[in-house]
Amino acid sequence: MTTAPEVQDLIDRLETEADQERDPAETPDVGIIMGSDSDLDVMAGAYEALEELGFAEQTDFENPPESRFTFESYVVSAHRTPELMYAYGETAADRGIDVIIAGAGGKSADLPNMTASIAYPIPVIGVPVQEKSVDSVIGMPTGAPITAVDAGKSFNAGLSAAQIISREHGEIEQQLVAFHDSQLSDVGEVSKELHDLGIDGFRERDE
Ligand code: RP5
Repeated sequence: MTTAPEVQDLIDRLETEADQERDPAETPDVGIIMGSDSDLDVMAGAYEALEELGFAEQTDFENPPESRFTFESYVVSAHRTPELMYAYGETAADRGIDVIIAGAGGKSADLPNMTASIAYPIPVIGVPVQEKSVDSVIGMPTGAPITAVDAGKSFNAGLSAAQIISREHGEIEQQLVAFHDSQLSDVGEVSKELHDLGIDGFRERDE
């Protein structure tokens, strides 16, 4: 099987970065990969969750953004570029990645589960991009673990990645708690409004 030069360039880049032994504080903490750029709209929830928690996107491995916590993203196709999938999974630890979020669609959504096997023991959170992808993402045999969210729930994948990182970083734990608290107060506010305005008043308030 031939490797396209553009793909080989990416593989070389990943391997070069892995050899740099960079300070983990300067490398991406979360790697987001997806089978196609057509998955981006669904996968955007992971970016939103991480940004909500103070993560910034790192687009240059050698020049990290100011934020201490970062994520990166790549398109990696399990079936069209398996060699890139291997390179990403195999270099992830040396590139300082702590957790991978992997999304794929279609009935053979193999990127999350294959990456989980290759990158082990780095945790991989699988995102089935479509409903029909759920079985292939979560269907791992005993001894080959993957964590997964429901179809399309990439926001939760971002939160789960942050939860893993928060066990060693109190700053992220605080951000997670603040996010949770804001959700609780939203429910509290709307509950009080529904009660105090009554159903008709509640329905009319935004008209
Ligand atoms: C698209 O093809 C899906 O959304 C999937 O993520 C992507 C990649 O599939 P493979 O190239 O790995 O087969 O339909």
